[in-house]
Amino acid sequence: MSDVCLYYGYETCARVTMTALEQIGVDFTAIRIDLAAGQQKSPEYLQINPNAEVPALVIGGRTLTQSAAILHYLNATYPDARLLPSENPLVGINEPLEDLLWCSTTLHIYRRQVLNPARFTVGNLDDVRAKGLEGWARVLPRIEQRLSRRMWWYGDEWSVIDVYLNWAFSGLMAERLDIPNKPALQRHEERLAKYPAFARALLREREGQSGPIDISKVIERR
Ligand SMILES: N[C@@H](CCC(=O)N[C@@H](CS)C(=O)NCC(=O)O)C(=O)O
Repeated sequence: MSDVCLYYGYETCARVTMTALEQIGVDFTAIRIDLAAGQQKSPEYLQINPNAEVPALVIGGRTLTQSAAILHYLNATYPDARLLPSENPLVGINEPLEDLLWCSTTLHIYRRQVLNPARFTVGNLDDVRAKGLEGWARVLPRIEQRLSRRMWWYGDEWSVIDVYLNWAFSGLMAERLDIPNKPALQRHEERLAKYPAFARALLREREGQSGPIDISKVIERR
């Protein structure tokens, strides 16, 4: 096992971290957590991430969780990989961090409200779904409009925000939001599919197998 280890789940937001690692080019082990079987709640995995979620990244002897924090760390540690823009005159100094947090705390929640409303209520699931769709209706036109004028979220420069956005719209969410009929988002997806780090990450995500969790390198969290 390499010293960098990503715990991920199939078709989850961990895809963004997987793509970031591919873009960096660091050697890493990817361990698939079987969410459908509840492996994220196993005692072994809870030692890695007590929040019972993926992604979790073991790197430099530490375990990092929370996608936005992981991506922020990777961007700062491997600046040459250009995961986020730093010298783009179109982009304000705080914008990439704002966008990361927007993806993880806003878009991800809208997605979960629509696809997994039971996580939010013991009451009416349709009410939660409606709230999620209301959120999407607010942000979707802005995203479509911005991507219709640019190649990537930050203009000519690819970033992990492109992957995060694409994931937020992926799978069943795409059907619910009629993404195939949103031309800019469609073109963005086609472009992203050809981006080498993303293509490699998708392949790895699909081919990965879940298995026993090795906690030998896990150090106790604070
Ligand atoms: N705030 C966390 C959320 C992570 C999260 O929700 N991960 C989902 C997959 S996309 C998960 O592991 N869910 C566990 C479950 O469904 O039980 C982050 O941004 O990393």
